[in-house]
Amino acid sequence: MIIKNATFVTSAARAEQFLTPDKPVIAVCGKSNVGKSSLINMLANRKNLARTSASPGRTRLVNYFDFGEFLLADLPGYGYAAVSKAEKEKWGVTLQKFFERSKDIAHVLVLVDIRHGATEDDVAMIELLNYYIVPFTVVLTKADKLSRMRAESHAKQIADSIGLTRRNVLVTSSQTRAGREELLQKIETVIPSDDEEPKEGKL
Ligand SMILES: Nc1nc2c(ncn2[C@@H]2O[C@H](COP(=O)(O)OP(=O)(O)O)[C@@H](O)[C@H]2O)c(=O)[nH]1
Ligand SMILES: [Mg+2]
Repeated sequence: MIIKNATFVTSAARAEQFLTPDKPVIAVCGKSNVGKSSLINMLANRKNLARTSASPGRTRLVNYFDFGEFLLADLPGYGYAAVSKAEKEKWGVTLQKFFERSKDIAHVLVLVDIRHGATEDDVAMIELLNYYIVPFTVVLTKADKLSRMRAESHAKQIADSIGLTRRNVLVTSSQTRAGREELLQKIETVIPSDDEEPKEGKL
């Protein structure tokens, strides 16, 4: 799949503002600072489509981007220690409301830092996705921070730790753009096109 001209659509602060999409939605979620915005920029071939930040916890909205064949929803990051309990709960409710509308969501990319592995929050996120029967792929980020060999062994370990096969885990780096093609291929298999059934059914 070739991404021609990805654009920002809108931000939603509350569930009532979530889009009723006219094309498949790919949602991106993960811990604050895991590299969501960077991954979106890499996919879009843009430097600043989604804002990236060295200080975590800034994205508190669901940001929608139009990628042509699909919409991409950048979800609020979770697990940022410095926010209040009340605010954390608010985010939890926002995420939950988002996934309640699971029929609107084609696929979720759950981003996990390849160095640190899945956190408790990631596991909770995956449980939520399983509960609402939303298909997902785990996307490991920042692979450039490890040697190729260590990256591969981390990928196996992380997949194992959350009960997935290595095949369901992609290794990426927004810095080196490693894994971009594999990720786009994956997206292509999960979005139904106009004239054919989805290539990969929900198992
Ligand atoms: N080395 C490296 N740094 C990255 C990568 N992706 C993101 N970062 C850095 O990690 C920090 C957080 O990234 P950001 O995309 O804003 O994370 P978000 O909070 O999940 O949206 C920024 O300082 C990025 O430059 C990557 O693939 N490699
Ligand atoms: Mg971000």
